[in-house]
Amino acid sequence: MFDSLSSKFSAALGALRSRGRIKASDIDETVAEIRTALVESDVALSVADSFSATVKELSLAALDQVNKSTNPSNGIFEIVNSELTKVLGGQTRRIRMAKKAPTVVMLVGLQGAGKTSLAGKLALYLKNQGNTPLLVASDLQRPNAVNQLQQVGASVGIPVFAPEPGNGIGDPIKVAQAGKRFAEDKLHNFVIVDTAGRLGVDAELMAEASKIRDSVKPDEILFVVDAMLGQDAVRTAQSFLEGVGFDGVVLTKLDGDARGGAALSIVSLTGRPIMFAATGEKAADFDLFHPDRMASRILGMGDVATLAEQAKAALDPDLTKKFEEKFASGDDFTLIDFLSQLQALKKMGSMTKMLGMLPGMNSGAMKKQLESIDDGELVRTEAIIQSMTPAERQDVKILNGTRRARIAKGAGRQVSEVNNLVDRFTAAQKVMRQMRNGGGLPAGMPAMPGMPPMPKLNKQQPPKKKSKSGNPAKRAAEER
Ligand SMILES: Nc1nc2c(ncn2[C@@H]2O[C@H](COP(=O)(O)OP(=O)(O)O)[C@@H](O)[C@H]2O)c(=O)[nH]1
Ligand SMILES: [Mg+2]
Repeated sequence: MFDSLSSKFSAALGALRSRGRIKASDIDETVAEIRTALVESDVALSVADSFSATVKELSLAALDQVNKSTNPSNGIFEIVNSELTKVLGGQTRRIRMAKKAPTVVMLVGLQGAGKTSLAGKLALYLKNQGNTPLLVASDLQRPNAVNQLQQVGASVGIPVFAPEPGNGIGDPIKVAQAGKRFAEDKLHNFVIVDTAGRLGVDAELMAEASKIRDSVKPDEILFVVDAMLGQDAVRTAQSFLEGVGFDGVVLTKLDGDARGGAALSIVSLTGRPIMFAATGEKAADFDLFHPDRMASRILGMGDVATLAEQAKAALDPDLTKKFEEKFASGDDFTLIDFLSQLQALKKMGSMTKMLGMLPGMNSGAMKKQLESIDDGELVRTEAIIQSMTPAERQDVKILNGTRRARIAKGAGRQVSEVNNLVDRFTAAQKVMRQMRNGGGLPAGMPAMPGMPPMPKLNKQQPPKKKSKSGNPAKRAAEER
């Protein structure tokens, strides 16, 4: 997400890091580079200009102060971080609930923007928070649209209100109204109305969306837009703002190599907040948009907050508790625990995506290393552990050559892979013992709720880099 923007920012700010004292001319240079980075990332010119002007003004004003500290570049970094957060919208904006249920959310946007997928993602998100959403199929443009929403609904276990089949092509406005009434009757507290898009902005599309809007009086109209459209995303947003109006923006396809421009321009140019971000086709590839966390990611400072939240959500609370109790009681960490942790990791989604949230992980060197981690490795590791007997899982020390060969055969893997797993596990076990003995988390390991440090999953361990600094944040900065 925002990879190229992130690397350009890192390059622009990186030069400052090597300076002991920062001069006004250094600021000029850095700001000019930041401006280029923004323009090259498709950020609207007016936004790039005002952003760089503000950063320059604030940095120059803070120069004396900043130069008093041991690491002057940190002060400038903070200014950029704070301005970036502002451009991205400042505060996180959550969905406002209607005073009287149901809260009606209407989705608008071009065809292919990701509205229908988003309807499912949003519904699942709301359901996970204890709500009872209903999806309403008001896209009757394409013959398959209703069907698609029904499939999306089924995949996340959310009911879909749709026109009766065989009724010919229905009236999307009537369907929306009937859907809202249905939700009132059946006490659904959220209604998500999926609407039709077109390939381009046109008057008919705006007129239909406006009629639906007037008939169901949505509490929130969300404009859904493909972030990969770059500058066009902003132009489309402006047309929808005039044609239908909306309360918030949802950026989709942030998993692609979107240059980031849309995210940085859209808030300034429409005056509407980005509320959600979609980062993939799966229902779980979705989250609230947090401007501060996003700024932090763009600046290569990672997004540990999101990582910790995902870890918490993926971990079964019972399991976590059991693990913590066991850990506290002095029992040893076994392969069975290891397996449940791996399964939890798997639930959290792609390793690469997840690890990308750690500070410094977006730098070039780390990136290559991350890409060498293969999500399939988790599946293979699981297979190996499952081929062991309970006694073997309890105590790896009994794993002699014969047992290892049998396990490899059972899992359809090589003996070397079994050996490798045992080695990694033994190392993790050692770390767990050290932690219990008051050592705390080793440097560089993420503190995840109830989770041991992440095992190394790639077979070819990269040559150990000499750690320049014991402090992970500092080290990440050095790697930039
Ligand atoms: N990679 C990726 N694909 C997405 C994302 N959101 C939607 N899509 C895909 O984009 C295509 C269009 O999505 P759809 O929900 O049908 O768009 P709609 O026409 O606005 O309803 C589908 O193939 C989706 O799977 C996303 O965040 N990332
Ligand atoms: Mg659709």
